[in-house]
Amino acid sequence: MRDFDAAPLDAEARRILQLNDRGGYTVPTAGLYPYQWNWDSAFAALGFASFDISRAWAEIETLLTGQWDNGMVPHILFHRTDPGYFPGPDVWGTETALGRGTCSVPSSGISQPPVLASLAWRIYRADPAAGRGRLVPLYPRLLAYHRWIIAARAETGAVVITHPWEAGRDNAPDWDEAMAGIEPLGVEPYTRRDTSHVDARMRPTKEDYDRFIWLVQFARDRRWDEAAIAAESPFRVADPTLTFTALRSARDLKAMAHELGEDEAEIDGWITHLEAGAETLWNPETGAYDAKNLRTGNFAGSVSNASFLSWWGGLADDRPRATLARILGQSRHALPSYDPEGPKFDSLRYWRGPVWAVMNFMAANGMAEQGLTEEAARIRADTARLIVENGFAEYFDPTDGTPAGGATFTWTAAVWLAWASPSAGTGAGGR
Ligand code: 9WN
Repeated sequence: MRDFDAAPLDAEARRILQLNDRGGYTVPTAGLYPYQWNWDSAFAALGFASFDISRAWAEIETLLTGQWDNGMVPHILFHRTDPGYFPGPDVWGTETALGRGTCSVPSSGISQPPVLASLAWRIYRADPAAGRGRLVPLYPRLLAYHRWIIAARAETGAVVITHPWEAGRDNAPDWDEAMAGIEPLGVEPYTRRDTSHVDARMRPTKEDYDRFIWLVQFARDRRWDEAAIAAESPFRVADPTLTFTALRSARDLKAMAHELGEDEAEIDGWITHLEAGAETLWNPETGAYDAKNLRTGNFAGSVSNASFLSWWGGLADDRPRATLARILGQSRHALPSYDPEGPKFDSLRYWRGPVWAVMNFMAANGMAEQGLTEEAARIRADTARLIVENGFAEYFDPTDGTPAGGATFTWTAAVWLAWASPSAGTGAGGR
């Protein structure tokens, strides 16, 4: 990238964030995803922070208007109904959800990887003077979000998902065993909208969608009662994405507590609990952190991009290095979302192969912090090259860089501005 003029792509990335701005919140991309998504918004805020710090805080504030009284931050907020996306608010039926309380923003009933506190902390550090007045009222809400995660989802220390959409890695091979255990009887007739926007080869299958909707109906029938879902659902999988992002966020919440003069003891307990849980996800057979089906005790046997978030989670653990070296050695474009030598690799199908810029951002930043400088530099260079050559796509084929999924994508633009662009500073994005 030496002598590369980043200015035109920086301008294009800013234009994408503005294009997808719906006033206080940002959609991931027009058409395919017309609502506010949880972790997409946290990354949107990081992107905005590179040129409009006040707008960055507004993104986070709007996301937290959807927080339920029990602390849960939903994965989608349906601010304005749009028939272009399925499933919409009518399918989720969260109006009478038990944990919702007084929150009036229509939403889904599940959450997503909790990157919000970590990215809010980065945005704060980029400009503490501008951020203090914004962070102080948000801090108790961020704390409540994590209190909910620990209480509702961390019975083994590792954080579980109750639906593949919660991991943000919807059709990853990590859930194949648990998904196969679901017989999707009684699914109400539905029409998918995603495949009218994007090539079906790049999306989950019909078998996946039947089970996605079956799980929504299952939880809706129980009024989104976490205790009932924990006791009865066939799908309960401990996930490295949630575990490592929660661990990272807990560390960043502790730093916030220190900065704001708040008590750190409760957060210290979370960190200890999550660290013990992370260890239960170490799979010696694959030499990587793995998903674990809590209904069977089985590992998925999946080496994914989430496997390499342990450094982002703050773990000084060298065990995954050999597997990381193997994956980097065989990938033209890192990091693939699934092992290219694995039996389920599919270079275009979403989370079963393609490269995702946000995962690269977290993985590489964690590696850099833990001294894996060469690996971090390689992943950053690959991310930058993919965007330069193929645009701000939702994801990329790791074999040849083909752009896939939606275009003009918010979080790809955000990761460019905050980190991958040669012009990215050490401010909110860091290196
Ligand atoms: C379901 C918005 C979201 C991302 C997820 C990604 C995809 C949704 C979908 O898009 O999921 O939540 O309909 O496919 O898998 O990570 O947050 O960009």
